[in-house]
Amino acid sequence: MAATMLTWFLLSCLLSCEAYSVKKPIVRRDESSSDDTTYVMAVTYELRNDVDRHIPPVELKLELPVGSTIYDVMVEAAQKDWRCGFGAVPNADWGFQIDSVGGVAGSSEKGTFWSVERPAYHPITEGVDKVAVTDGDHVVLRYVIEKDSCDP
Ligand code: B12
Repeated sequence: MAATMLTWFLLSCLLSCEAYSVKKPIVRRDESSSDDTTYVMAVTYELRNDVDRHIPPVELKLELPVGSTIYDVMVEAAQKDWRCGFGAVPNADWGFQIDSVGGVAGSSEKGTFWSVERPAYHPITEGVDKVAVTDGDHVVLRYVIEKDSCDP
């Protein structure tokens, strides 16, 4: 009888532990770094020109420290691939605005701009330096033509 009760007690304990377990983020140690506290995340970065489809897209797989923002992803990409060089204008209210990527500049006359999305077709709702990335994220900068409005 005592043994049966003990078994039930242990079983219910195990089940409740499972119900409250928290899924930890998947991060890998940066083996090349001597800093024990540095963890890296894998992020896919893509440039796409939807105004001139003759320009081929660029896609990079990058590794960045935990806590990086989309701005950090863009800096890393620019260091890895010249086609990812970009221009950013600081804005007192919103942070950085990206005005050109790979030598292609947004133009208010033409109504073109670089839409920042994560993932594709899901525009971010803040500036690139305000949005943190997580492991497995797919960040897309899409050159688009739009009316003079913004509906992130
Ligand atoms: C028009 C507009 C745009 C236009 C600006 C160009 C143009 N030709 O006018 C376009 C379509 C390019 C645009 C883009 C974006 N925008 Co916008 N935009 C607006 C809007 C509707 C009006 C701004 C305006 O004309 N103000 C009047 C003028 C006189 O003031 P201004 O200070 O000179 O305005 C400039 C800045 O606002 C700047 N700007 C516009 N959007 C953004 C976004 C960021 C992050 C920065 C730094 C600057 C900036 O462009 C304006 C013209 O030069 C505001 C909403 C609002 N009501 O304020 C959103 C708004 C500023 N945008 C916003 C966002 C998120 C974006 C995007 C990041 C969306 C995306 N996912 O791609 C992108 C920026 C991407 C990049 N390349 O960095 C958010 C900012 C939120 C925040 N708290 O940070 C706002 C507040 C909309 C919202 N309610 O969420 N935008």
